[in-house]
Amino acid sequence: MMINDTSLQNVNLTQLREAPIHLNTKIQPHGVLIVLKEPELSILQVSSNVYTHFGVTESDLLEGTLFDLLDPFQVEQIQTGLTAETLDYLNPTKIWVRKRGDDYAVFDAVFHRTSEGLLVLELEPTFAHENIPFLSFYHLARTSINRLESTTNLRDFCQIIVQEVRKITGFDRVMLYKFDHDGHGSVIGEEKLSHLEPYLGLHYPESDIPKPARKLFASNWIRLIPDTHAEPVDVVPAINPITESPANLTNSVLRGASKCHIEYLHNMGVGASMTISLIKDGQLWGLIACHHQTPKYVSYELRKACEFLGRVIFSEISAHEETQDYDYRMKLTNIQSKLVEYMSQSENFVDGLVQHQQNLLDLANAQGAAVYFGGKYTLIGETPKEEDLNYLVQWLQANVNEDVFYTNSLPQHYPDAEKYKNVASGLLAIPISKRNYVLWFRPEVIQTVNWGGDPNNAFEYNQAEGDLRPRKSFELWKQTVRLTSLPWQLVEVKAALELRKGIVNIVLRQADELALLARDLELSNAELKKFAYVASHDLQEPLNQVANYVQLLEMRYSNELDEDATEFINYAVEGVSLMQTLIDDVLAYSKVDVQAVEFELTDANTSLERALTHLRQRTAETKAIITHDDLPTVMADRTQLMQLFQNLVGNAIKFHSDKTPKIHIGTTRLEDEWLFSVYDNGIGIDPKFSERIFVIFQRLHTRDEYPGTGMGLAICKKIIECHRGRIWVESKLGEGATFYFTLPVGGQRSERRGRKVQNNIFGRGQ
Ligand code: BLA
Repeated sequence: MMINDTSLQNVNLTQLREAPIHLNTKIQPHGVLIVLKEPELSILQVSSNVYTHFGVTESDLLEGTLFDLLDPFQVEQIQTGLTAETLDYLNPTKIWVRKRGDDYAVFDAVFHRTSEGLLVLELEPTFAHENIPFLSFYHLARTSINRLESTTNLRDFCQIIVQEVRKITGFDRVMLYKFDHDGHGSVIGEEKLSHLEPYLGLHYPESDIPKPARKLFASNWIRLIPDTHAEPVDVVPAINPITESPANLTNSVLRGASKCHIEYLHNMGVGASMTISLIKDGQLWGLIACHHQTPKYVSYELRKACEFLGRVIFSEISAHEETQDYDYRMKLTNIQSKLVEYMSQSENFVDGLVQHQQNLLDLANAQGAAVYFGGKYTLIGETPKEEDLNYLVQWLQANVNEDVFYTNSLPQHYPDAEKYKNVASGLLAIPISKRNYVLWFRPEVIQTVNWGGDPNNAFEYNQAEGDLRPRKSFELWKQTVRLTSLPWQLVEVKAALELRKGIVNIVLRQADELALLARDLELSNAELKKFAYVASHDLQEPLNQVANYVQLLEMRYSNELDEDATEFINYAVEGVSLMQTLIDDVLAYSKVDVQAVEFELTDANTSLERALTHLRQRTAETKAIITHDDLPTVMADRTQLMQLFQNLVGNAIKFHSDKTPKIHIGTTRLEDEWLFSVYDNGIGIDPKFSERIFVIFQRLHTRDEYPGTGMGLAICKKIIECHRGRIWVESKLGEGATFYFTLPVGGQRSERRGRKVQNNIFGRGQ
């Protein structure tokens, strides 16, 4: 649209484009409009052309009633008709108006009531030769429908419709106009006089039929402008005395066309036009648009017949479209149920979506797809790079709240997408939760669109009058459309939405299962704790009793016992003390519990020093040389960290070789964790046992060789697991050993504890 004067930028074009057209106070002059008040049928307003049609003046009629215009028997007939539930039986009514003397004029009369409760009567002169009985229309329609039934493709369908309508009405040009999803439209069928320039295949911008006009066409199914050059006439008085506002002409058949549209028709060389609405699912699907170069009157009956034809024929188109949709929908439903099946069979639903022959791509007929789940991408086909997807996902998170987002021109919404237009000019996205997405991509398809006139200058602002003027030229204007993919079909979008439901169900089910598992674990942890408690208190007591009595036996009867008996008593005492240690260790093990971990900033040097203090005696006995790096401060439970060092260094001392024990505690910073190592030059461990040593009560040596319960490393492992780290050993028999463990940088934050399992699923890795 061209606006040359920059000071006019502020003019609200949208408001001008969308001006209410039903409040037009003028009507087309080929008929007469009368606004009546029921029940007395007093005349409140009339169109100012009454003299031309009836030979009486406006003032002759105003303040009178319909009885002043028509013979009483006609008015009585009308009054009866007005009491019926619907006015359909009354419309149209033939009415004879007596012009001076015995001269009568015949009119087709139609009535409707406005939303304010007024009755509007519209009269159009009857043309006897166009008086076609309804039945013959039925036959006309029948023939058309028979032709349609043998046709399978939409193009031929449309062609038949325009041919049939043209045959019945005799317009110079009849077109089938279909709206796009964005309000633009195109001519998909045309039948015309051969010398007229064709409009078939041309696109027209949304502004040619602005929103209020489209809205009106959705309720009024037929619209006739028999003479585009006729001067419209006023309705007088302009203000209705009852409503105190201009007459509401929303449903009037005579309503004057907007000035802009009349000029549009003139620029197209149109002398008369008729439009029939095609409605599907309550939406304006398209129009049958008829043009005549010269004025052309079409009787109410013929119009009605055309409307009827439009409805019947169109229901055929809808059915046809639906069958086509149906086949495709069935195919997609099939794919979708397969995917859901695969997903529920796989441990990880993402594998189910991508690892089979029939996969995500088929569901939306896409060339690429990505599943973003738990912070990870799984890609199939042609997709943007992961780093680009990261930004795209962030953009979606910030801008899309709906269950589905789709566009066939992503760069229009998100300009950064231009750089990967070759794979993702089209995007269909479904959020699985706030942070997880399934995305489908389609590449750019460069298309040429033929417009009827330059759509960028579809109209211009007329400064003098403060209104809009349509373009003058409708000449072919070719547009190369870039950064656009083939559009997503509604069935594909629906299939994606269905899949979303499937995924959400599966994820929720897995979350439920995990929650159950977690509860079971919690229960068994609680059991273990209970056992530990029982062990420490209840078992300890009888054990002490055994120890005490055995010792008492030894003291009191030492003289009477032989050597063997003393030895047996010693064994019993040893057994009891071993059992006490075991109980203590089990207790220590059971106390290491993620719920009980007290995370705090802990200087690992301090924890190590404390551990070494506890090991002082053994260090001195073995003359062990213990060194360490400067250790970092970590987020950890300081008692547990101390215990960990104590167990590892203690082991290093315990399993020394003939050489002087040398032990070194080292640390290295990895990407997002600290790696600790505890090196020793001791007897080493056969690599085949490197897993077993961490298992509770597993020992590689007899108790005689090395004392202890075999719980130390199991406790270490549990401590590390509670800190979300890893622990392992690298060693060869006879060549010393290095135990490694990791702790996350920043630690396992304490607020994560006790988080709901479901959150963890959705939020993993974020
Ligand atoms: C109405 N515009 C229409 C109608 C059609 C078109 C079919 C309805 C039918 C009618 O009342 O005649 C457009 N006609 C077309 C197109 C083709 C065609 C696209 O034959 C293609 C071959 N129109 C403008 C601008 C404005 C505008 C700039 O171009 C206003 C800002 C308005 N068009 C406009 C209005 C109507 C209309 C207000 C409703 C007319 C009325 O019923 O009052």
